[in-house]
Amino acid sequence: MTDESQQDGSEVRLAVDDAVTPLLGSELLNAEEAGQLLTSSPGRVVVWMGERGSGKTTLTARLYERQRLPGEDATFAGSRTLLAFEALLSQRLPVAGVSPTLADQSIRAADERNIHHLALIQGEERVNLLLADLPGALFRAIADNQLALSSIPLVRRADKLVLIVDGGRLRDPATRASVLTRVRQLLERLAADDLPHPDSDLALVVTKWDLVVEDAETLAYWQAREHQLAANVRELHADAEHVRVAAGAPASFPQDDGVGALRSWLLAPPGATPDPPVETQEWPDDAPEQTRGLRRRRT
Ligand SMILES: Nc1nc2c(ncn2[C@@H]2O[C@H](COP(=O)(O)OP(=O)(O)OP(=O)(O)O)[C@@H](O)[C@H]2O)c(=O)[nH]1
Ligand SMILES: [Mg+2]
Repeated sequence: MTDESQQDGSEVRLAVDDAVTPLLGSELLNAEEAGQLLTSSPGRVVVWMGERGSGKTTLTARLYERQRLPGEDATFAGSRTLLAFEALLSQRLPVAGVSPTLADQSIRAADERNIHHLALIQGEERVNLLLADLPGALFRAIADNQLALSSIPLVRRADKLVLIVDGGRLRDPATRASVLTRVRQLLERLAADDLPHPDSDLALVVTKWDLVVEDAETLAYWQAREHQLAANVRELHADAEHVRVAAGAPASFPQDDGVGALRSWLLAPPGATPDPPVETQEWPDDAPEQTRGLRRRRT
């Protein structure tokens, strides 16, 4: 990618020798390498949009980790960032992404190595997932209008944009309102930049769902607001998905962690509906909602 194309916010494009790709996959990919991969087989560029600590890296790690489990409906078909994934799992530390040098307002996301690659086979199809691990500070700055979305080419190039609600922060009465405000601000920024593109997908993902369901007061707070927020998301993108995920929950978490539903949505071609749609479902007045991965579609 040229400097010129970064400055005008044009899409991530690709023209890179295979030789550039690390053989052992110890490094993350940069945007050019990711793009080059997509020229040879189908794939999706995935961007988690969430604040610092909202669980983005955990989603990436868990998507990789899940393919080792028996009984999954998607099987592992390779990774150009295999050792980077393994390092992520062994350290359980966030992999360094873009340094949020907001001062110069010139984040060269396309030149940074911040993309995990995971190829999966679901049904007959092999799909490359390119998972951008961008730091949460970027999205705080975007929400605050300190930084333009157009300065992050990966966001403009994304096939799957994921708006994250940090379920953990919903537990704190002092921060929970600001979590929802941030998501609405990001929605406004997306709308201002005509994103997502008509051929891209958008999802609202509540992370750390285990922390929400285990606290009745937090669950009640979220239940009272979830429907409206999901409606706001669908105003931007009528087919927006809505998933609750507990990717980093302790092994003792008794419920489905929602990662399978998220993965199905990520693997589906943009614009496609992976499963038959389900009618919008209202929260019951009493018992906690147990079902994850509900498809909430505009009727
Ligand atoms: N209980 C619980 N904790 C989680 C879950 N997902 C993530 N966490 C924890 O939340 C913290 C932050 O997770 P990360 O995945 O590093 O968050 P991030 O969005 O990548 O953070 P930045 O890279 O700093 O923006 C870590 O301590 C995780 O273990 C979850 O589903 N349940
Ligand atoms: Mg991270």
